[in-house]
Amino acid sequence: MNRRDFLKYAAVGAAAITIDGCIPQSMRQQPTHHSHRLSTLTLNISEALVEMVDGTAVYMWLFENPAKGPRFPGPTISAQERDTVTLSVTNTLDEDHSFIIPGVVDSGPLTPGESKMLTFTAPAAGTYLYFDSLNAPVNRNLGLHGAMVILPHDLSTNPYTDPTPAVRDLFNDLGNSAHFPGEPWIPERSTVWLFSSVDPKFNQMAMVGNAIDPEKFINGYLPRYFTINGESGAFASHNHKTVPSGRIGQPHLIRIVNADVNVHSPHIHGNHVYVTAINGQSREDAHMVDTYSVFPMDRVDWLLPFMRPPDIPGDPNVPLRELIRNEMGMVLGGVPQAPLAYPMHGHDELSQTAAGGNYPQGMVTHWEITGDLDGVDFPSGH
Ligand SMILES: [Cu+2]
Repeated sequence: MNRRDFLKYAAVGAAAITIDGCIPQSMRQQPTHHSHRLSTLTLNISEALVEMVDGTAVYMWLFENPAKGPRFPGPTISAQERDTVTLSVTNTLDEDHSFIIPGVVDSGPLTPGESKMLTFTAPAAGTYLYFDSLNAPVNRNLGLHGAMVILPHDLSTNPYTDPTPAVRDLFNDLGNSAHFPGEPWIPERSTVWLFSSVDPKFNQMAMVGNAIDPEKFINGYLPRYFTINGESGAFASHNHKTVPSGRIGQPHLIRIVNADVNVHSPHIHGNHVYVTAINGQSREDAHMVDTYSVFPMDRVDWLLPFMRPPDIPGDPNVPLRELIRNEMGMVLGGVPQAPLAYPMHGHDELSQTAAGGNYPQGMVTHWEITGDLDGVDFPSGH
């Protein structure tokens, strides 16, 4: 009997996915001034059936933290710059695979059953993509990818090691200027949006052990599912790991990682965002946008300022729960009308659908405002 008959179900879909899971011990301690800390992580290159938004089970190759089971995408690796990270990677599958973070670490091919210990120094603070670079882009697309988040050494109110003056000034102004009343950015106010897509016919080929030619893959790729952090549509919109949530004046950093083979143009409503870094480089001009093209393998950081949405008319000194009582201050039949939610969806229309038609069941989520600058939450209670 083929070992692939014993597949596990990965935790996605109705069972909320968690994308943390590989947090080194050092991250749970208070910041220190030691320049080197040791963290050991374990990742298996594994397989699972993953439930899509329409209930279809799709075979995927996945990075797995053995303590938590397989995840689509792989667990987010978190560390602080200059940490020494030791990674034990084991290929449990039947063909060669690899683990790479470009410019940081590269396992080279791991043969079936092979394990390697990889040690690297955490690079400059920013957002990274790890993946299997073999048979590109097939192995990456079939699920072997995840995000890595590196925080600065001093856990300051700026997420970058050596930001450009524009980005440094922007973060310094948060909570310290009339334009950005409220609070500075803190590392806890960060969200990863990892984009991917699935064409199940190739996953089916992998499940039965057929080799997939990259050229045939690229020419024949017809995505049926688009995902954020492994989930589509309502699932992504109800996952508090994916939905930035907070009061006005509590800015969030959104770390967009495009593991997909398609370009995506995420579009956000309610607030414009500042593009603060692209592929680890902080921007010379942190300009505001409401949509931005993110190319395959790119990592684009957005600062979502959590300003009072400019489309709300009325006296800016009146709290929103008084100004728009039907949305913010009212409980109808036991159902609070808050929080105030704004969508984020792709501006490439194909990505709004799942399995060829349903809108909006593809790459879509939202962000939500739970309270005002005065520190009082609206009566939503969550
Ligand atoms: Cu839009």
